[in-house]
Amino acid sequence: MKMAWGGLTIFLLALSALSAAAVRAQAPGPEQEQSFPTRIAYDTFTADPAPLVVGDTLYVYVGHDEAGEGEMFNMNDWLVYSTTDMRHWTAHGPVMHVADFKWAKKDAWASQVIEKDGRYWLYAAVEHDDTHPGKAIGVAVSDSPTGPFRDAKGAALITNEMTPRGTHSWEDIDPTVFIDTDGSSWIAWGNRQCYIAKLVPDMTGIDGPITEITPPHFEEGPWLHRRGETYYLTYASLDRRTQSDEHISYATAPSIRGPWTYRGLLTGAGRNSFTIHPGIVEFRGHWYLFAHDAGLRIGGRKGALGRRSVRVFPLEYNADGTMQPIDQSDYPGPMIARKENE
Ligand code: FUB
Repeated sequence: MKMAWGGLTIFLLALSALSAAAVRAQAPGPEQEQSFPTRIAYDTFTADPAPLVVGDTLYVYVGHDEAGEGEMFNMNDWLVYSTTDMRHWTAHGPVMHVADFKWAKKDAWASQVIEKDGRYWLYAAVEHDDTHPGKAIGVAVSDSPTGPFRDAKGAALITNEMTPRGTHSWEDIDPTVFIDTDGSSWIAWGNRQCYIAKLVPDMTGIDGPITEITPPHFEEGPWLHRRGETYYLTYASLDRRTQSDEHISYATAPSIRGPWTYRGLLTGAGRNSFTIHPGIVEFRGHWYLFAHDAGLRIGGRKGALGRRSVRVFPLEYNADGTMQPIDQSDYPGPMIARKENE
């Protein structure tokens, strides 16, 4: 009898381990997150992630945070990391330096790379020189996802004067680029105001009007993607009445031309960070959200506003196409996203 109980106990334990594994496989959550590193780099401060899948490789383009004590941002080049298994990340180093845009003064801020007809197009926010004061967006091109990228236009694609209704000089930042099923290419961007425009087929000009599509609490960092028939506009949001750090919110639409419907929060704030900046991708049948926080310490250098670190989270959708709030339970403090979406 004793033996039988022992055998039954072992059997039940094995069964429960098996079903726990099955649940984990079907419903990725914090357990799955722990099965791969939550950060793409542990020796470099990275920010503003922009994922891109090329064949069986996932590339993530990032800004390079080098701020010293008391400095806000110090960003001079764009880096790229790659993985084929979500576990091992390869650093390919800088793909471009802000000085490669001859008309730019400084500030290698958020970028995104997209592939079109076998070439790779990098769109990035920088500070324009005094001929067009304020932030601007440049476009660069390469034959390889790991660069090097060269200025594709010799001038800014978008300058502050092109959005005259904007309220401040740094509203033209954070480009996200999207190619629709009909082959048309689109760029959205903004800070406080969110804009969208069509790109010309050669990717180096704006085709037609610039339309403002600012969703609720929009702060910056828009990211366009499509899943099935639904278009998603995900962005860093800030409800200034109740929040002191950016969260991630999103809107959906039946077409890239809208209309956009606000869907609420996807995350709470990133650890120790005012900014958060989303990037979303499907890779090998799973969806992922990339975002940054300032929760990484490298040696004696602590995370800060200008020393951020890109993280990755599993992303799940509900049957109606809405995205499930991201589990940030390893973060201190309340899970704001889950609470507000309940
Ligand atoms: O990294 C510089 C700026 O901070 C980005 O352009 C914004 O999205 C915010 O992350």
